[in-house]
Amino acid sequence: MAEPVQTPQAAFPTRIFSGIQPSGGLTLGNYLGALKRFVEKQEEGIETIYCMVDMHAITVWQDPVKLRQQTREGAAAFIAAGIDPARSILFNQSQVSAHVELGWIFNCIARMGWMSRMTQFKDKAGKNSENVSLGLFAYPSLMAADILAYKATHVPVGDDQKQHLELCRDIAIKFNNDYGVNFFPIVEPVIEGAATRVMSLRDGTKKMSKSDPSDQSRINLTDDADTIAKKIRKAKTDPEPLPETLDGLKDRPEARNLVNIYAALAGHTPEQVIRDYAGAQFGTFKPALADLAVEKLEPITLEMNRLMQDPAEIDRILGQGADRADAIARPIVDQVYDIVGMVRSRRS
Ligand code: AQP
Repeated sequence: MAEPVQTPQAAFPTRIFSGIQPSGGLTLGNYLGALKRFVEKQEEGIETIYCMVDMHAITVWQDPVKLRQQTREGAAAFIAAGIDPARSILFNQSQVSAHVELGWIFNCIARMGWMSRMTQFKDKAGKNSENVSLGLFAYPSLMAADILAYKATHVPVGDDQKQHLELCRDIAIKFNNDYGVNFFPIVEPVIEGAATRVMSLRDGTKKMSKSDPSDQSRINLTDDADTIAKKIRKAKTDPEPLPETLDGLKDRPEARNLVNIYAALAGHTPEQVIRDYAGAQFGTFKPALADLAVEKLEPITLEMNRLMQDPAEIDRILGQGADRADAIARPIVDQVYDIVGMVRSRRS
């Protein structure tokens, strides 16, 4: 094995990559934890590459008709939230084969022990781990390939993805060390802001998730104003009023979650929200939160609905994005084949 090498990060220009699974309709968690920050990164003028990760979605069985619909709907949500397909690259993962090609190579780099420690796998597999797909187990190495096929340096994600990004770093380091190269950057997770982990509206200890069986547990980006208001009104809370300081929310996960959501939607800190609502009952706070959520989400929902009237246009945008993505990823994956020692003799 080759000598370990140091990877000087300055050698890699800043490039952002992130993705969302079309495994259901997008939620407020996906919006605050990911989408909203994808737009902020685009506005900073950094090169941004965003993806509907449909190959990840099928690690759990998906109805093919719904999968296509959800992929288009997710893309519509990106655009409605402010992603400009002319400035960011927006595509769906399965249209760029570099992802799965590099994913296989990373399956041969990642260690079984690393994968076995992934809490998302344990959560999703539950007691059924013998019966889930091999793809679900290997998910993090495909995720590392998604990122490193572009030599992306920064990945905006929700807090739930932190462990997968650490694994992506381990894979990059091991690849560089095993082959004695300085080829892949060591990515930086970008996990910032008030709601990096939005929790279920029914259980403040569980993350809000598009695959939760209870629709009441989440706000979907397709929910109308009435549904949003109703879900927030019915959100689980405790009988106490809001405290005077953030410390007072320590053992109150549901209350803390609503304060965090308010802060993220308003663009304030949770401290500011507590200052404004100290001593308020939920009978006052929940309607204020519902109004704010509707004010911020309704324009996105309306625009998504408008874009979904023309699925061919969404497909065109995804196809064009895939061409641009492929132009970056293809040469990188070709170089990886050279590095690992594959014979490359085809002319085309
Ligand atoms: N509750 C959340 N709070 C903050 N961020 C979240 N994200 C997801 N849920 C929350 C962020 O959204 C991005 C895309 O996530 P994903 O769709 O790839 O997969 P996930 O994290 O597994 O999301 P879900 O909604 O729970 O999907 P299912 O139910 O299909 O597994 C990521 O950046 C994630 O951090």
